[in-house]
Amino acid sequence: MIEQYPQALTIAGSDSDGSAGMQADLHTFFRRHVYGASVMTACVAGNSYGIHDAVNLPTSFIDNEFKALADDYQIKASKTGMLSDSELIMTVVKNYTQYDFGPLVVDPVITTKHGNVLLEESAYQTLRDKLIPLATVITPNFFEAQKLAEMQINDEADTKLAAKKLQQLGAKNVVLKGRHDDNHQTEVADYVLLESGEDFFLLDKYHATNRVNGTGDSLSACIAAEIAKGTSIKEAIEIAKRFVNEAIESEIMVGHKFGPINHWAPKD
Ligand code: PXL
Repeated sequence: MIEQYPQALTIAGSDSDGSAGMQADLHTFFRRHVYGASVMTACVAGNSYGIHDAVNLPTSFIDNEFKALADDYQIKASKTGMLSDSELIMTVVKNYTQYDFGPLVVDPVITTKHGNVLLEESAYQTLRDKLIPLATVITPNFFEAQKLAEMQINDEADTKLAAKKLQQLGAKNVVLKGRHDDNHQTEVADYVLLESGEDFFLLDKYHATNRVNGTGDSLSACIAAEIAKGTSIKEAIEIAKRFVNEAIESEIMVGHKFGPINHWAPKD
């Protein structure tokens, strides 16, 4: 018997140490039993100490990556990661709207956890005007949400307002990830605002660890993987939160400083 797996696509940057970006997405697709295809937008030379260099791929090559997949594969859901600048965002928008690559999860990657910039500030408006309206789900972290919603987030009311603003930009569903940068906090609260208007917080225990590279990439990849399987958006988000939390709970030793989450740990 020939086995069949739903196909999902990551449109993202490659991180040489395998902890984040496209590699984290592909690890996640694999663990969620989804076949992973990839359109590489950029490459970074990174390790657990940080990012040391980055290059964008030529837009004509990115066009050809999309075409190669469109000519042959049946992608059921896609996600975006590092898109670097307005030109790359527009290349992705052009290709994504030209083909059928399923619903889109937008992870609006702006900086790494350790402060390396992965999206030029001049591209924020292009992200707002062109990519966010295509998003079935957008998954900003706290800092990205502040930038994109153009407001400070200090409390629960601000969190809800920022998510509403992102929905008004055209994203159907919003997962606004809570802060997890304070060693004294006991829980992490992600806020979810669904297309229907239903909203809720997803709460999880905070784990004090510096092995959290690839957390946001894996969350958005897991949502895309579940959508590719036909899971509802709400359940896809809940599964993704659980997946990432289990991957953070059980550390692995890779690299000397800020290591990756453990994609082997989550239960099926
Ligand atoms: O985790 C954000 C991220 C996304 N994409 C690439 C990265 C990183 C963080 O290091 O390297 C390519």
